[in-house]
Amino acid sequence: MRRLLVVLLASLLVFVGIAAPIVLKAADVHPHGYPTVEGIKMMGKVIELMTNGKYKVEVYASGQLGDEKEVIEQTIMNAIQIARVSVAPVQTFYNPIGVFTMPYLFRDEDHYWKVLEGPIGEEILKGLEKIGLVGLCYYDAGARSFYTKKPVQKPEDLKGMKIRVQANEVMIAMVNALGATGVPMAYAEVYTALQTGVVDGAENNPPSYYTARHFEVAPYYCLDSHTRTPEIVLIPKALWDKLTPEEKIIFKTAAWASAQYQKYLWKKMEEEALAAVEKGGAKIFRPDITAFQKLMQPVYDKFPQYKDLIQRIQAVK
Ligand code: BDP
Repeated sequence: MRRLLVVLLASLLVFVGIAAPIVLKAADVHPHGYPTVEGIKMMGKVIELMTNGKYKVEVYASGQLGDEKEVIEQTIMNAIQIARVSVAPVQTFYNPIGVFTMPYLFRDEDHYWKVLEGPIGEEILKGLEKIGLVGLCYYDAGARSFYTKKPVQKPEDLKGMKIRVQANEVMIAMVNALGATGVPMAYAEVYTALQTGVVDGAENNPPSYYTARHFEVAPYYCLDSHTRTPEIVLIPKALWDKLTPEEKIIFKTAAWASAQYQKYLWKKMEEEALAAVEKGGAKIFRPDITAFQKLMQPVYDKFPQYKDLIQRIQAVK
């Protein structure tokens, strides 16, 4: 009798639409307040609202659910439902996406967005289905540059240094082409590795350099802007396949809207971050970028699989 009552009550709740929401766990390595985390929160709110509370997005910030490689693995298995990661570590799982980590690939910001939000960007998102993921959109991550414990103002200054990179083959090759050694390591470990001298430097965009407080332990920031590696928002294909056609549109639209918001927050934070690290004692160098660019041919030679894609990217006007 009791059981019957529970079943009846549960079906009634479902009927009137106050069933327990389906929780979607979202992962990000950045802290609350960081543009990507706020972007995901916005996307979550739009999804909740538009599905009348059927879905609820819980955001786990600051790497609570693991480093990006683990988060990607868990998302493929549907143990995490929303992954906001850099495209760099996705390369190990889906090689073509690594093209976006090639040094000095994009002419400028306008070119970057035209490629990402045009047919090539769409094709890469679609390709992720092969590994069990659906790519919803890209987020801005600006340009990455080196920061070190000893000043670096030209490529020769990097010689012999150990530089932390993301788990990505192109990044290792890029650092090696400059005469340093690329050491892949999880983001959460970089501060201590810099502090204890396990590495002599790392590379990232200003908001990461600032919020992870790496400027405290590697105070020389050389703005060579070697890569414009975008961020990406991924969900499991297993989840996507269960969505109704209407929900698919809601998820896509929510992601698109959140990308517009994230880009706005990004611009603001990029400027604030540079000012903040300078105030915090970091020294910013604006080097001759062509000196770095000139040394990148070996990286292009090392990844012939990207040749066609690169040509198509360069042809985007
Ligand atoms: C930041 C990206 C983050 C990466 C991190 C890294 O936003 O997704 O994990 O770089 O270097 O810029 O690992």
